[in-house]
Amino acid sequence: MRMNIYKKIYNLIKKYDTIVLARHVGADPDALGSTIGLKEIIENTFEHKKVYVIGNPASRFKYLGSLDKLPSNLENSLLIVLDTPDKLRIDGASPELFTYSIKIDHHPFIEKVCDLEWIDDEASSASQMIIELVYNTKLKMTKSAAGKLYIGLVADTDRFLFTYTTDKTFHLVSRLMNDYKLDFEKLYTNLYTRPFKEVKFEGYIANNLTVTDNGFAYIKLTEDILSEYDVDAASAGNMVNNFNYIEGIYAWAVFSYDKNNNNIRGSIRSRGPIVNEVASQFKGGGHKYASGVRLNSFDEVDELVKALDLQCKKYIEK
Ligand SMILES: [Mn+2]
Repeated sequence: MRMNIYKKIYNLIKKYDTIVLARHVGADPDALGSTIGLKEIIENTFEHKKVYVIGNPASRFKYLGSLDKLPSNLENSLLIVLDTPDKLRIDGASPELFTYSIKIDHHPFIEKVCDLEWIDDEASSASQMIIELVYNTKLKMTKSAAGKLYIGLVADTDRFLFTYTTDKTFHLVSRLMNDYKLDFEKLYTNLYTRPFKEVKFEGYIANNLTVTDNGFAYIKLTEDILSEYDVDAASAGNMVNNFNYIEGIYAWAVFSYDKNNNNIRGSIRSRGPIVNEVASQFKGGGHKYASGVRLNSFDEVDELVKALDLQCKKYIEK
């Protein structure tokens, strides 16, 4: 029988003394929780391993832990890429620089990036996959890591709301709760406390959404608006999750100007029409009902809006 994936990954972690953990650009709680959690687990399981979590930090998620610099000596090293489907979106590492590489991801497959790949596109989150990995190997969880993985899972499922919240999700979370007595109140305070200005900004979005006849809603956020409310493109994009379950709206998107990259960040959500196929025509990607794109101009945004509106139309007609 072929060796199971858990055992393979465990043996590779055991084999290498220098291990670098990477994730996608634009850090989010799942990307950070899964990498920082796994670092703590590896350090708790094996003495004398050097484990680094790399990537650009995000100040709003600093409660999940600090990040490391890529070590200069990558001789005999293992890279584990989490929560990232393609090479382009890995934040700060190139698999070919390492002796061996592993990918652990829950996004739909885009390309082979690493020597060994464990892809489960029906897993709710990369954090869930790490919980699963730990329960199927001799890796040793810590209470701190359990909290971080829980945060990652809760964030990616929007509190068990999204499609890939399965019986496996609840089973693993149940075990985690039982084994590590998670302090939910504290964890949620970190995850959900937000500046009042963001709540006001959410009000602005609600008041200014454009809704098409086919049930597609969107907003274009220019630099002026973002600076008026003092929010950045990333937190503006994350607001997209707050507009689910609105009568007559089947898909919706937030397009915000990203000063740092001089382009437009689009976050698309849906509760019916499949949006990642449309997003990929604009070089974006993601899940069926939750996708993202980067666009060069608001003219391009208009093109994408047309395409998404059409997708809603097709959906209603079906
Ligand atoms: Mn994820």
